[in-house]
Amino acid sequence: MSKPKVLVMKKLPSEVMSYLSDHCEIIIPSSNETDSLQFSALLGEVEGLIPAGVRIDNTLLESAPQLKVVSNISVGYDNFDIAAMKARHIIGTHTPYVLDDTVADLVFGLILSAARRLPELDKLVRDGGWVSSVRDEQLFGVDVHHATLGIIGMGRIGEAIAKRAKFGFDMNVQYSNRSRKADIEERLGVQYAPLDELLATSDFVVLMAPHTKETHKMIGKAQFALMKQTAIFINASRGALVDEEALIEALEQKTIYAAGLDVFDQEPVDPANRLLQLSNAVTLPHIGSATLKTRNDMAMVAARNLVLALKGETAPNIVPELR
Ligand code: 8YV
Repeated sequence: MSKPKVLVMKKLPSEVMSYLSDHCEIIIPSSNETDSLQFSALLGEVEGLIPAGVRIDNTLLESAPQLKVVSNISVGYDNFDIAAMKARHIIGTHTPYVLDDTVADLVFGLILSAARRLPELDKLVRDGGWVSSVRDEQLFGVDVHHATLGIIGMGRIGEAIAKRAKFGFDMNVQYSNRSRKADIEERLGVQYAPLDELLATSDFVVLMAPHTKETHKMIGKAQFALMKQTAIFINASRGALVDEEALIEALEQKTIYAAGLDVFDQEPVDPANRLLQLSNAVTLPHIGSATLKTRNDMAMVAARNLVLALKGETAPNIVPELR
């Protein structure tokens, strides 16, 4: 029996490629094909797709009449046009669980970097600015331990952040979420707070929600205005949840203390973005899940999802809206 053709738009680890090639015929587009007619022609041949940087909408699906499965190597699936995929019975999968701890670790990296001003101090040392001991109060930071952390979005990653905060840093943790999570409240001793109250009372505000119609630009001028002047804002979910102009204003006018950002409105971030001029913004290139192990695990989970779905079996990680 011939193997199903799959289009793989990401570079994958060799063991994942080898697993995939046992079950599928792999097509890899050359980089200049991805927005061209040739790309549409390739899409026309395949039953499976591991996408990168493309939206799975009607336009793409029209070029892909044989497509059955789209397997994201990410937990987020805001690149899925759910209605378009549903209408064509396309199976869509993602990679939850395997990245939770890695992303939660990075959130603490951002918290510590922004609070203790690690990038600024690293730069000072490299620039020869460490003349005697650092006594300049201008460079002192704020404490993380015992502070109040507000987590917006208490999913799996939110919970992993809450654990670190409670047991590693002895923080007071509150969260807001679509629904209350009584089990997590009980297990971790965290409190539910309505969003406005969370924003007004947290020392650290961590955004960890998926990008949906409801969460689009959920943090804007009004929300930054509620935050404490000493608040540190962290976003490692999606840039589109935040009104970036309002964030820049809050940082420039110092109505909040600092921000730690792994995600932006536009990625890669435009070098002219004013955020990059601000010493109170820590900026990372969307590397929340990027350890070798976790990225390998995510790729293998995505490959398994793809293969199982193409075999007509139930893939373990079909996104909830398409189950
Ligand atoms: C991905 C992410 O690795 O999983 C997600 O939703 O944002 C990251 O972990 C990133 O999208 C690159 O694929």
